[in-house]
Amino acid sequence: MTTASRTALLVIDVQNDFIPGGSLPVPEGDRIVPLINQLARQFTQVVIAQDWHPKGHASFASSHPGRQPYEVIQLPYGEQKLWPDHCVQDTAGAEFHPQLHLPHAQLVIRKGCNPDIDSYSAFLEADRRTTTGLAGYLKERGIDTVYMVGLALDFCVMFSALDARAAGFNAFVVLDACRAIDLDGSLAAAIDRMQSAGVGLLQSTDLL
Ligand code: VGL
Ligand code: ZN
Repeated sequence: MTTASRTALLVIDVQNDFIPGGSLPVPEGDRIVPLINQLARQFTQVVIAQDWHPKGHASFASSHPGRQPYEVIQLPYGEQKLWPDHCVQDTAGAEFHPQLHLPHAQLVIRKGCNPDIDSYSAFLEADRRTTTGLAGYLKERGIDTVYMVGLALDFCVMFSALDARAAGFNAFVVLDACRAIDLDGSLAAAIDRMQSAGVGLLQSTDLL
């Protein structure tokens, strides 16, 4: 099956820091890479999201003296979970997994670049106001349906899927082409939130 031109695959944050051995490892994050490469061949339109933080980013525990990774603090836009330093612009940890092979991808959308605002979603930053421009890009290209794969299922994939729905796209997440961080039940909560929002949850066998 080759999916129609009104659909796009969005490959989220398959970067070295999210792979075992990286600074914010997602368990089995490397296991999905061959499957993503295979799935991508079904799509003529592929967009890649890349977490791309400046040094000293507000989401890093190291930017808040006395705070530890995975604590939650209050920032002007609301609650922010603190992370180990990760995906710092122009570092090896921010590069894509070396086996990720998406030669026909048309756009790399970098997010989390604002030093004061996190952005799990590839569409909207954590202040819920600043857009990345991705919805406009997809709409101008006539795309109405987005399939999502990548890392982490319970953070960046979930928020991207919810925002895709909020922006009016049909949204599907290919579960076996994702992996979760799963902190304090965040995976089960993410599945619930996506289902409630009308995000379709699929397996890769539904597409291949
Ligand atoms: C992500 C935590 C912090 C993700 C990005 O890609 O899911 N998670 N930054
Ligand atoms: Zn990040």
